[in-house]
Amino acid sequence: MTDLSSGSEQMQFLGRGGEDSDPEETAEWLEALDAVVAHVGKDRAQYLFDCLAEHALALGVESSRARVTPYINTIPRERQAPYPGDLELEERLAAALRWNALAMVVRANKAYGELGGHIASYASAADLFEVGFNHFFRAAAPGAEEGTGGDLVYFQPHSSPGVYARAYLEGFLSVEHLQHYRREIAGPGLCSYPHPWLMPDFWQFPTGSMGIGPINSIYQARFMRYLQNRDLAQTEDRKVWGFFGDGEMDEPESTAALSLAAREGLDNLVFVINCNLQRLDGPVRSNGRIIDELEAQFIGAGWNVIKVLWGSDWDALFARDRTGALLRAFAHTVDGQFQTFSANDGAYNRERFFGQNPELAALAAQLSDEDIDRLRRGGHDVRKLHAAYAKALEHRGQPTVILAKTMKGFGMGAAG
Ligand SMILES: Cc1ncc(C[n+]2csc(CCOP(=O)(O)OP(=O)(O)O)c2C)c(N)n1
Ligand SMILES: [Mg+2]
Repeated sequence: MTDLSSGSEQMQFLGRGGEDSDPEETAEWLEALDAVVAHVGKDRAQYLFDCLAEHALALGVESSRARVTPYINTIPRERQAPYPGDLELEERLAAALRWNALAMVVRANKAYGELGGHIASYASAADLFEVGFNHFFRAAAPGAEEGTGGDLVYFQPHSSPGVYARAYLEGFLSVEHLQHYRREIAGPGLCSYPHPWLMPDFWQFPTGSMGIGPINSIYQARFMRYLQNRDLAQTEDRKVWGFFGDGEMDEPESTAALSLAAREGLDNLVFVINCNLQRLDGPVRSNGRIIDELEAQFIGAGWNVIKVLWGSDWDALFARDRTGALLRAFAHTVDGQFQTFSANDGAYNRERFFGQNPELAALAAQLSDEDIDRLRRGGHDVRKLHAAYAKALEHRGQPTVILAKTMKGFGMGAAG
């Protein structure tokens, strides 16, 4: 960052406090930090940055960006272990699941238009679930009988079509079940939302009323610890997983017990939040950024936070971006704009996102419009998700939340 114009451009995203009254001075501070990163390294820069932040606090100067990290993946490419699965096979399975879920919901609604089924939500959650099913959820603790002592999963309620589709593929449900989606009263069928009273052999937890899943999963994880601590049951290796929506996190119950989970050090608990930036009737935040808000909230409550925002195709762009142009662009893009970018094609994004300045345009110059179109959000990249889940399981002393950026209706195509 050597010229003043780029310094003041950087202020655009730092400048939540208003106008920059002295861009020249701002540029000098930024240049000093750039020089430390370039010549001594990021560790030293972080040390200096932390010292400065502490000193500022002692002077009564607070940062408006406290507790929000840059809008990138928490786990960088170089710290991501190789993917242990079969990408091609898993992709084919996922496509079959998406299709079956869609077919089940569309068929039900053709017969009874009022049945609903939130198929676009499952389309956003599919990869989050599948990485769990394929690689992480355990039906039993090592050496224990199937169905005893395994993990406990709270599923995002209205994404249940995907869980039914998976159960059908595994042979747990019949075609007749799928034909009676949301019509289970008179015979074999499937209830709308997870409920162990309605489907006792299938669902473990009711999660349909938004907010009830997050708070109950925290108390469940705490109770598992209670049983362990009193030698009433062996629960040490068991995990509680919770998949929730970003809109759902606005329910008071969703966040009511977050600090309890941290105080109790519940490292047997993993939340995965499906951040598609949408709720039922509109954007979750629109003029702000829900992922930043959630990050600040969870870090403030004492959780370990892992963000999975960008898919693997972005890695090469980040690697070529020597000036931090992408980070600066993300930093002043709000959710409403992210949604517009993701709803439009490669040509639109080249013009409107990468066309914002010459540095970004240069990054996109090597990509075709199709390449740009294929740049995915991280919640649709199983490699990024796997790395995050693995890190969450390793983490000790705190519960973990994975903020996975996804797209509502991902993979459904125009017809869907
Ligand atoms: C307490 C409560 N209020 C309303 C609903 C109806 N409802 C079902 S899904 C949904 C929107 C959910 O948005 P989000 O959590 O972001 O999930 P997404 O579909 O975007 O993945 C609403 C309002 C509900 N299930 N529970
Ligand atoms: Mg949502």
